[in-house]
Amino acid sequence: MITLLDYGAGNVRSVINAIESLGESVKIVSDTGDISSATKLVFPGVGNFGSMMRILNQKNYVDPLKDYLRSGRPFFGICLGLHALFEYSEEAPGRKGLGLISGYAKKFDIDLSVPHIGWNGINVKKPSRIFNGLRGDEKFYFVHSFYVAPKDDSVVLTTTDYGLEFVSGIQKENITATQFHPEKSGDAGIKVLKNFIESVDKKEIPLHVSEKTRLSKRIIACLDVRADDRGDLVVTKGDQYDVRENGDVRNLGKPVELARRYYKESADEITFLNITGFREFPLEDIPMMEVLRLTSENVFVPLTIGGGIKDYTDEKGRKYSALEVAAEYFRSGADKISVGSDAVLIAEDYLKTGIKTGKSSIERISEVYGVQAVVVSIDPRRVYVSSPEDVRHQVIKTETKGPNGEAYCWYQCTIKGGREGRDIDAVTLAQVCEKLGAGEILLNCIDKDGTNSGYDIELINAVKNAVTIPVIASSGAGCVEHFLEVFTKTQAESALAAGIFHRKEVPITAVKDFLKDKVEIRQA
Ligand code: 1PR
Repeated sequence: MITLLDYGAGNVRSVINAIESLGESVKIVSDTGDISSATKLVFPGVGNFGSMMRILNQKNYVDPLKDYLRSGRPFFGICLGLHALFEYSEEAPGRKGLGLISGYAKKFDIDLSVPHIGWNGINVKKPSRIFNGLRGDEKFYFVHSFYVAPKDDSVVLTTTDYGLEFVSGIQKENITATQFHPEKSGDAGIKVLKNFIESVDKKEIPLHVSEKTRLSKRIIACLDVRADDRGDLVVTKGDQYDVRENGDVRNLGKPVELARRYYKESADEITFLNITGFREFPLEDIPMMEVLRLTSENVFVPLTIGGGIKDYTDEKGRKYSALEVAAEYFRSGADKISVGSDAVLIAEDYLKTGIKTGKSSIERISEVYGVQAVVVSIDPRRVYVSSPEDVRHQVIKTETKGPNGEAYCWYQCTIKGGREGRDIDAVTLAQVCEKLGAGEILLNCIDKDGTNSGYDIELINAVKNAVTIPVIASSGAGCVEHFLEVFTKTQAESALAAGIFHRKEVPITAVKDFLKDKVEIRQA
């Protein structure tokens, strides 16, 4: 029996699923007695250091947790569950950590995108039983803006390189904790958890020792989901956002089945977009929650869900906040949520006043769950102009001239699945959302969607160069060369595709085989 400390933030569902997939049962801590009586404790921290410590204090978990950690019984901390062991974190000045390990959590101050999101390697510094059976060159999934800086080097189990060499795992007697998420790291992560659960005495140092680890470019499979005309939830795919063919919604498969297929084919991440979420209330959309729950049972890579994340009032006048909608998605197995239409309206309001209200969905969700849990999905289309002076938007000079020979264009943001164009450009939207607390940009392109003609490199460069958060390039992938093009001509961290994967025209494994030795990628 594994005891799991859940303080109510973020996705602990995947940790439970990962442990249960190993045939072990999980007891979730519901009072202080559960901590005191635990024999093996896992603490998956997600979200924000300040809110984590506030909740641990409110629930009176701090003292029993310290007693447990000092008792010599096995402990495994994940991400914030690692930071919690330290004295404090720059993420929440003035808020004390458990203080069992001297040192603190520091914010990345580097020239690369922050958060550090994606699959990176580990440099192993000492033997541990959690490494049993690992080669040493596996990649693990990281998602964080802060890293721990212990005063005493002897606790360092692993380091990872991202702009600098940071501590990505610690081991001090019975206490093991990792910055990466084993429950989101495919087979390699499951092996780490298995080693912890089995408590074998043998301690290994993996054979492969890397000089320096490198963050991989991620290949993301995207499933646009909606009900078809019979009411069944299907994966669909549009041509420039039109998902109907001869009047019917295109049906390219069942969401859970497809997600499982992509996991087996080594997708680094899976995104579900509830594409009609803007007109329905997602909390009533039980089938979509069920899709997440079932997928997270045996798909151990990050899952993102978008669609309908906004404040909502039902017909009886009851108000639901975007935070509640997001919370339900996280509880069902999502690691990140993606905000589309609401982000545009939020940015428009912000641009009118220049004031952060702290009340928008982006601000509220990132405050509670951390910026890394908030993706902003942008659905822009090109608007050509003859001269940059013609509009007050951020305009680019384009090599693909407009219908009347225009040499410039701006990217107009849309809402409601491309149905309504707004007076704001994609570059400005991305910049405002970063300011408000978005951790990543999912950059679609209506002109390119479903065309198989390659990514809009000009759009991706314009947005990527304007923000410091990671960007997912989306729309237009038609062959393996398009992935190489997007990774060599832009700094995008990830490339997403839908149609070519659903129609089995280009499997994910073929993309990875082609990119191998050209671009840093994860081979499962
Ligand atoms: O506005 O917060 O409710 O979120 C709705 C979400 O649904 C948004 O993220 C929006 O992008 C998405 N969406 C809405 N309508 C459509 C549609 O297609 N009619 N899909 C839609 C967006 C675009 C991509 C697609 C890539 C790759 N899909 O995600 O998967 O373009 O396709 P390709 O590789 O086949 O070219 P809200």
